[in-house]
Amino acid sequence: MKKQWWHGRTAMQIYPKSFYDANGDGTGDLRGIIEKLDYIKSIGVDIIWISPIYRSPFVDQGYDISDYYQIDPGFGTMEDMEELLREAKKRDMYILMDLVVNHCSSEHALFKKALADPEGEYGQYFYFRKGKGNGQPPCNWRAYFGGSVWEKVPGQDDLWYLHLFAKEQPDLNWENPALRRRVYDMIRWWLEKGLAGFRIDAIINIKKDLSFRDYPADRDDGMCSVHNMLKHASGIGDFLLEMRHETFDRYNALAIAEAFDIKDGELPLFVGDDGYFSSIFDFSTEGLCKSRRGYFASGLPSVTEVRDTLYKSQAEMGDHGFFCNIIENHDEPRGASRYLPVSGQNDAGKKLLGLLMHMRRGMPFLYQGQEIGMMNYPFRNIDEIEDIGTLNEYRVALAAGLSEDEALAAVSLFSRDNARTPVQWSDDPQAGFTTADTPWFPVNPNYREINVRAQEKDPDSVLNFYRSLGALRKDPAYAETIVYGTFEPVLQEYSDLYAFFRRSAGKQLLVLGNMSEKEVTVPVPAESGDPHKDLKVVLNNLKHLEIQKNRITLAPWQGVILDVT
Ligand code: TEU
Repeated sequence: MKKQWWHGRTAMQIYPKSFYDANGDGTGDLRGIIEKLDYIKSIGVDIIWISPIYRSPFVDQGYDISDYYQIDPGFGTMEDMEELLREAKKRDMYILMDLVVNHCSSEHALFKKALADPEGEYGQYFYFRKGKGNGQPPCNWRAYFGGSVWEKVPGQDDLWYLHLFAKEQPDLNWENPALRRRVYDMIRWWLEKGLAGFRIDAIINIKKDLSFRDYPADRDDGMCSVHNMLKHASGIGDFLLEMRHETFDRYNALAIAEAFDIKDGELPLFVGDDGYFSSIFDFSTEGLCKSRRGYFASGLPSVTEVRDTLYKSQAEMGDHGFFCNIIENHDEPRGASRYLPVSGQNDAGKKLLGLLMHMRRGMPFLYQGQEIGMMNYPFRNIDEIEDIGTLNEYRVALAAGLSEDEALAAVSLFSRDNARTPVQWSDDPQAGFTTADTPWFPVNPNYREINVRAQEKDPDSVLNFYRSLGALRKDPAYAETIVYGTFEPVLQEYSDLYAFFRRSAGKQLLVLGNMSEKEVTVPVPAESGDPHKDLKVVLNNLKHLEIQKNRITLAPWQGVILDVT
């Protein structure tokens, strides 16, 4: 694997609507990001991915783009964006935008032209098909946000357009070379402006099973999940390699894919020196205990299941390429609420999660607020939900026979809105996120205890521990091992315990993490260097560590990095 400019860096996702509101209108904006660049840098983060800021009707929070060449006025202006790029550069920071090109918004000019003349040139930019007759859509695929993937073209008898997500997000027809050229032009236009690259949205979906055939129904609605067609669609590589050559390669850009549903054995095609992308997110634990029937039938995985899944995914990647490692993003509940058992939802547990994420091979990719240990939002009422996906899951839960309270409890656990509440900057009103009386989304009531200002003052805070992790990755004594070292699990027979080596030439680190409320004593693995030499503690999330001869006792939720060279 060739070394790349971004390998030794740390990244953070910003969900701009909820990050920081500089102009007091209740919604986060670009100037808010500019104001907080020094804070972001202080965590050791140098790469920022900003969720969509293009012009959008916001049916899916900006993932429905009506103009790819404009900044949505809610976030500011193109001048603000240019200033952000300049200010980032001054600080040796890099900006990635979100590349949403599986679909656009139904308000996009191209789609409006297509609707006006589906048989004409612009109709070819989308998927229009005749139905089965009798008011039946062309096939029985269910959209990710519920209902059929087909929507009737207004004013037409039996003509439908395809949308794998909401009906306001018509899918773009990648089979049409003219569409692909337009997409590449747009990507280059942004890279010319000084973007360092993109996070690439829902990209697996761009290749369809063009037979548009029915698959067996998997719910009472008679429809089937889109995953069926993804299994049968083949040839996505041609599009992705073309995109890489036409765009990212020319700028040495960082292209990180959101790629669910990669077929077995195909991971090496997606990453690595000749892969379609620079990197992809490791979503291996995201789907654990998630049911295809919906949130209501889903549960939370055990600590050991999560651990074994992450180990497996590390082994699959090997030294072929680099994952982006996450515990949460804007589509997921908060990592501290999901991956920590309730008894571990404290500072030690949150630091441990951060430590384990930073020490896996790959690029640590934080999500805003993770560095202070933000938690899920305590929803009291379905009216508090904004997210189109969660509202659909609520309907699915009710249709399955759950009461309103049960349905709310089920969706609260997984709702994407958990991660979308405003960042908690201080214990001022509205957590210091905005000076407006009402932010676009309520702040989590725990902001009085969990906020940046309080944690800045406390040397033992979660925030300051994240800063130590960020600094360690850049420490010349450890950087090579942490960034490029091998990942080798040990002591796997202990449940609820993380134990792995990171090894590079002449240096080895042992990472231990006790993900349980019980103390645990483990042998120092035989592979650790000279048994007579003192183990050097590089980082510890608690004050002490009990080391006896060849044995280490970890307190509940304790995580340590030891230099065992
Ligand atoms: O998500 C794509 C996607 O496939 C998700 O629906 C994913 O399956 C789900 O979140 C797993 O829990 C991307 C964006 O990240 C999301 O915010 C958008 O709503 C979606 O694309 C449509 O653009």
